Amino acid sequence: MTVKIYETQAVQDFLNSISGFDQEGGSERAKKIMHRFLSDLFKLIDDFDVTQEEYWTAVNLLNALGSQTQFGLLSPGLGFDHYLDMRQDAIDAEAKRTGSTPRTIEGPLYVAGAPEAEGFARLDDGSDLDAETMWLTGQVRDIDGTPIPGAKVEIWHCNSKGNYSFFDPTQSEYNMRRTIYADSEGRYTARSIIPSGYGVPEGAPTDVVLKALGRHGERPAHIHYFISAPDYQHLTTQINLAGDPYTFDDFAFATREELVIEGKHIESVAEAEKRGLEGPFTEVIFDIELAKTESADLQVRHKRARAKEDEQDAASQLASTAKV
Ligand code: MBD
Ligand code: FE
Repeated sequence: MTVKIYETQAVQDFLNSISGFDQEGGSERAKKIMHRFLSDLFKLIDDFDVTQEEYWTAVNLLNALGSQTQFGLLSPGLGFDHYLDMRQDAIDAEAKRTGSTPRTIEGPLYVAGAPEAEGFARLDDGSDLDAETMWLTGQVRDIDGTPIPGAKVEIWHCNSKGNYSFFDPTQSEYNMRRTIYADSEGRYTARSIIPSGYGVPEGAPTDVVLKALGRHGERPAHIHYFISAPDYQHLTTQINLAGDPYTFDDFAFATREELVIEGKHIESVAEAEKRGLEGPFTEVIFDIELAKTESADLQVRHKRARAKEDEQDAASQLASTAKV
């Protein structure tokens, strides 16, 4: 097929009209972005001679992704989350906000409103009997090494089957999700279990896309963090446990050399007892350095639709109203 119509005046006029260029209302930015987006897609259809069948297969796939709320899962798989991180890294470098622990993607499985604790929390509910006990600890510091007492450390991870509480309704509420405020030395400690890797559900629309690209949907064992403190830049990051076959082959592109951590398996009864544990465990140490910023916007996580986030917003709004 040699039909090429993209460059014709008729198509160019059509794109202007679809994008509302001839209309008063709406947003200029929305119009410009939609115009670029549609133009690129129309050109692609022309260049690749996309057929009716291919086009409607894609529409059907988008409907499936949406109805199963999988855009948040496909997004890291197609590298958007990491690309936004690369851009934020470049923005920070330009503003000379450097030297902090590297950021990496949030992923789609955070749930707001986890129970809060001071210094120490147990994250797991004790029901995952297949899993190794994990002792996860570290210090939150300034980039010049000064501890940050009271820093807010939010941690979430999956169980030994790769499932996250809330999204897996068989788990107890907020299992493996806690907020820990660092102690007077900036230290936080969590008792939990070693998580396994995560795999995109077989046959799910996200899996269909990845399979078409010859790719897998596996993530290495990892632990998510939000870390914040007044006057410091909010940090979204994760650690990867070393030795996982997918450590450097993550479908979500979240691995960063500095965030790969070797857990230390400890058999010593004395060491276990010191931590109030009954048997062998794996200690994972993750120290975190935050960069200073005066910008209030940079001190909090960016807005995004998150599970239970609206309830949290409503609750804190209610609390602040109650105070006046
Ligand atoms: C996860 O646990 C995750 O962190 C990401 C980014 C995608 C899918 C599952
Ligand atoms: Fe995850």
